[in-house]
Amino acid sequence: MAYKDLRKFLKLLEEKGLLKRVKAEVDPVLEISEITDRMCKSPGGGHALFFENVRGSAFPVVTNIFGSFERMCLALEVQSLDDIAGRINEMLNQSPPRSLMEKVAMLPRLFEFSRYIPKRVKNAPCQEVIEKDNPDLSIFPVIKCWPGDGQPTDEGRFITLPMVFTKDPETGRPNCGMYRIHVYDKITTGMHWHIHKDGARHYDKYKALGKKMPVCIAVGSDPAVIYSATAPLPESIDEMLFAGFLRREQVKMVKCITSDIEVPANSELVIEGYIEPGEERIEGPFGDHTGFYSAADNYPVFHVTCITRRKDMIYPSTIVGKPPMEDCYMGKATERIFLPLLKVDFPEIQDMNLPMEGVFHNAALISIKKSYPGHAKKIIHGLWGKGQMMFSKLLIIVDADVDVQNISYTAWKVLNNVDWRRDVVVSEGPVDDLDHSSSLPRYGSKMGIDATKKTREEGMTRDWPEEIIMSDNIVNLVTQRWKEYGLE
Ligand SMILES: Cc1cc2nc3c(=O)[nH]c(=O)nc-3n(C[C@H](O)[C@H](O)[C@H](O)COP(=O)(O)O)c2cc1C
Ligand SMILES: [Mn+2]
Repeated sequence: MAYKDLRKFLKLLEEKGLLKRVKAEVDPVLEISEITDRMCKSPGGGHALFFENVRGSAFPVVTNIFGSFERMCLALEVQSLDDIAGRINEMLNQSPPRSLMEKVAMLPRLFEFSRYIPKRVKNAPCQEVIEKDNPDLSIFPVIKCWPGDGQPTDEGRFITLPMVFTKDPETGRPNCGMYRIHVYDKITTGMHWHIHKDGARHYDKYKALGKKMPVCIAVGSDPAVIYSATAPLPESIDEMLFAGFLRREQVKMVKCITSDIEVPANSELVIEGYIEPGEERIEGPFGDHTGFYSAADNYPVFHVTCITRRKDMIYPSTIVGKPPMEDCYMGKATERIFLPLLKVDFPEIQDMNLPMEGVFHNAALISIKKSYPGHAKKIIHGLWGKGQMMFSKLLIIVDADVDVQNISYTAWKVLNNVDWRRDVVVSEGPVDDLDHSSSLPRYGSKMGIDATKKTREEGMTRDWPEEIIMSDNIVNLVTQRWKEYGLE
C-alpha cells in the first residue's frame, strides 16, 4: 500500500532500523551537512537521519532518506529497482512499439496510467496552518550545506529537496521539478531551473505573455512523489501522474490558497508565491552534486505570498556534494526506471550503467546487440538526441556480452577493443548547466566511444581475435575434482 505521507515512510525506516535520531542540538548551518556527509560516505550509504533539535527552529530535519539501495527500494515499494521496469514493459507491450515520443504521449491514456490521474481534494494536512499575512521563511530549519554557499548579502541557506510546481500558461498543463531554492530573505528566494528544464519552458511562456507567473514549492511528501520531481520525464507527462503509477495509488492534490496551482495534499510545507517575468537576481554559488560549486548566475526571483504547513512539520533536506551522496541512489532509480523507455526507441540496447562517479551526466556505459556497420555510432548520436541523455559527456558502447554493471570488466574490454582514431566520436552541443569544463556555459563537447567488436564492413582489415575461454569439459572436470587438489 502506498505511503500516506512522508511520516509513514519515516516510521517504516525507523522500524527497520534504517533511521537514526539525533537528540543533541545541531546547527542547520554546516553542522547537519557534515554529519550527513559522513553518513552518506559510510558503507552502503549509512542511515537516514532525524535531527530532533535544530538550533534556531522549532522544526525537526530529516536527511539521507533515499541514500541507500535498500531505502530507495523501500521508498518505491519494490524488491529491486528493476521491478518498475517490468511494470513499464508490461504496459508498453500492450500495443506495438512505435517511437518513444509517441509512446510516451500515449501513456496517460493507457488503462494502467488512467487509474493514477491525480485527484483534487479540499482538506489537506499541508494547510493545517496558513500564514498569509506575515509569511516568514526564517522560522524553518533551512540548511546551509557548504561554506561557500550563497552571497554575502544572505545566509547561504538552500531548500534542497523542493518540489516546484508550475503550470503552462497556454495548455494549463502542470509540471513538477526539483530545483533547489536559494533563500534570500524571509519572503524572497531564487528559482534555479536550468534553461533546459520544464519549469524554465513555462517561465519563457509567461515572459513572452508578460504575465506574472504563479509558482508553488512543496517540501516533504510521500517518497514516490518526492522522487518523481527528479524524474527526467517528457514535458507532456505530469510528474504527479507518474508518481501515482509508482505508488500504485493516485496522488491527492489540493489547490493553493493564493493561486490555482495544485500541490500534494500530504506535503509537510508549501511555499506559495509568484515570479515577475524578467526580474532576475544572482543565485548561488552552491556546493553541487558534481562535487564542485556551481557558479553564481542570474535566475528568476520568487516572491512568497503565503506559507502553509502541517502543525508539527517535519523538514526533509538532502546534502549533495562529492559522490556518493543521497542523490546518487535517486539517479540509480532513474537509470533502472527509464531503461525500458529508452529501449522503445533503441531495442538493441541491453543495459546501461550511469556510474555514480560520473554524477549521471558525465558518463554512461551502454551494451548493445550490434547488427550492422556503424551501429554503435548510431546509438551514440541517437542518445545525444534523447531528453536529458543529451547531457551525456561520455558514452561508451560495448557489445551485449559485456556486463556494464561490472566496471572493471567493461574497462578491460574497452581498453583492448578501441582504436582511438577510428572509434571515437567527438561532437558539440548542449551540456549540463553544471558542467564547468566547457569553455562556454551550457555549450561544449561530448565524446562517444565505440568499443564493440569491429567488422570488415567497418573497415577492419584484420581478423578479430578469439577471447580466451577454457573448454567446458576441463572447467567441469576441475570443479568436480576441486577438493582432491587440497587447495581449500
Ligand atoms: C537533489 C536534486 C537537486 C536538483 N536541483 C536542480 C536544480 O537546482 N536545477 C535544475 O534545473 N535541476 C535540478 N535537479 C534535476 C532536476 O530535478 C531533473 O532534471 C528533473 O527531471 C527536472 O524536471 P523537469 O524535467 O520537469 O524540468 C536536481 C535533482 C536532484 C535529485
Ligand atoms: Mn517535467
